[in-house]
Amino acid sequence: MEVKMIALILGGGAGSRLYPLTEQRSKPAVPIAGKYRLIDIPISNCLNSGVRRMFVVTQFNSASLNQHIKNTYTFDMFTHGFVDILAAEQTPNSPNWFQGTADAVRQSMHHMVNHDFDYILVLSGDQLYQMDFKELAFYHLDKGADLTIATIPVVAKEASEFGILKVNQDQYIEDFTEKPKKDVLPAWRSPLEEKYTSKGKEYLASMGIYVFKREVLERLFEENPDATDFGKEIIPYAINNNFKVASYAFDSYWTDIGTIASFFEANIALTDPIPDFNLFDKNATVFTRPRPLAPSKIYGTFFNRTLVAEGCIIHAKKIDKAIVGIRSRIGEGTEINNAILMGADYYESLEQIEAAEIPMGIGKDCYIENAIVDKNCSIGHNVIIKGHHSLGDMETSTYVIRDGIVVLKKKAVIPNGTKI
Ligand code: ADQ
Ligand code: ADP
Repeated sequence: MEVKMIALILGGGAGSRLYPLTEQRSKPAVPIAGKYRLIDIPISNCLNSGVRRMFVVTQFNSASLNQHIKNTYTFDMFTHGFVDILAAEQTPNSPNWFQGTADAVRQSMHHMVNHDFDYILVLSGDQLYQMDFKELAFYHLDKGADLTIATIPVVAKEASEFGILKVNQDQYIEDFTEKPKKDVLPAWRSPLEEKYTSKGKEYLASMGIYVFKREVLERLFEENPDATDFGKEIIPYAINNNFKVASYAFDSYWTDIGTIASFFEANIALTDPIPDFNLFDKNATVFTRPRPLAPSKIYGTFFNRTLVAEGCIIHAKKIDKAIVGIRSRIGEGTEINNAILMGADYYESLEQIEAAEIPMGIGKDCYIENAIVDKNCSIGHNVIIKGHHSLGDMETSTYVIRDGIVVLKKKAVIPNGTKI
C-alpha cells in the first residue's frame, strides 16, 4: 500500500549553539563524519524509507547548502522525487522570520498545497539516527492516529532538554510537557521496561519527529493562529483537545547534535569498533555528494580508530580516534588525538603551496587534541592545539573554545609555533 507522505525537514534556526561551525554556513550544511553534511542524515533516512518528496526549511540559506542539495539529490522522471529548500521569506503577510518550529511549518505550507499527500512527516535537521519512516507511517495508520510522535526513553539528566510525555497502555499520549524544569521532573516518570530503568532511563521523550494527518495539521494551525512552536503549543493543545496522539516507541541509537559538545561526541563515537550509528549498513546508506576524488595517500602514519575520507595526503606520525575529512593534508611528525579535521573544499596548486607563508592543511610536528578544525584552515609547523574540559568558553578571531573543545574557524590561519 502506498502512503502519500511528504517530509518537511526543519533545517535550523540561527544555529547559534553550533557556532562557529555555523558562522559561514547554515546548520544543515555543517560537515559531519569527514564527507557528509548534517542534512544528509534526515534525507538519507527518507530515501531509505521510500519518502522521496522533501522540503528543507531553513532560516539562513547558504550557497553551500544549495550547491550540496542541487548536486546530490537529483531524481529521474520515473521517481517523482525532489528536495526543495524553503528559506525564510519576508512577504507582506508574514514580515517576520520563522518564530519557531510550528511557525516555520505553517509558513511553508503554501509551497506544499499543490502536492498530492495525505500525511506530513516533520523532522529535525540536527539528529543522528537511522529510522524506517515507512514503519512509522504504517504504525500511524494502524493506530488511527491524528498525530504520531516518535519517542525514546531518556535519563533524568537529559529529560529537561526534551518534550517529556506519558502514554496509556494503548500507547496514546495522555500528557506532555516541553522541557520540564528539574524540580517538577519526578512527576513525569514513566513505568518503562527494566532494560531502560536499569540504565536510569525513566522518562519518555519526544524525538521531535512527527507524522500528522494533513487535515489535522491544517486544523491545528487554524485553531491556534498564534502558536509558533510544536513542543510548547501545538502538541499540548492536540492532547488536551482530544486529538488522537500516538507514541511510536523507538529503540535504536538516536542523538541530538545541536551543540558543539554533542556534535563532537557523535562524530568521535563513529570511530568506536562497533559504532551505534552504522555508516556501513547496506540497508541504510547515508547518501552524500559523490566527488571524483583520488584515494587517500598515506606515508608511514600510525592510525588507530580513525575514519579517513577520500582525497587526503597524510604524512603524520600518529592519528588516534579522529575523523580526517576530505582533501586533508597533514605534515610529517604531526600527531592528532581525539579530533575532527573537516578537510578542505579544494586543493591548492603546487605553486600556491610554495608561495604561501602557511599552506592550507596542517604543517609538520604539530600536536592536535580535543579539537575541531573547520574546513580550509592553514596551520603552520610546531603548532600545539589542546582542548581540555577545564578550559572556559572563549573566542578569538581564529578559534572558539566551547565545552573544553577548541574549534578552529573556517579558513583560520595559525602561525608556526602557536600554542592554544
Ligand atoms: P528542540 O530540539 O529544542 O526540541 P527546536 O530547537 O525548536 O526544538 O528545534 C527542532 C528542530 O527544528 C531543530 O532541528 C532546529 O534546528 C529546527 N528549527 C528550530 N527553529 C526553526 C526555525 N525557525 N526554522 C527552521 N528550523 C527550525 C524539539 C521538541 C522537543 C523534543 C526535541 C527532540 O520541541 O519536544 O524533545 O525536539 O530533539
Ligand atoms: P562549506 O559549507 O563546507 O563551508 P562552501 O560552500 O563554502 O563549503 O565551499 C564548498 C565549495 O566551494 C566546494 O565545492 C569548492 O569547490 C568551492 N570552493 C570554495 N573555495 C574555493 C576556492 N578558493 N577555489 C576553488 N573552489 C572553491
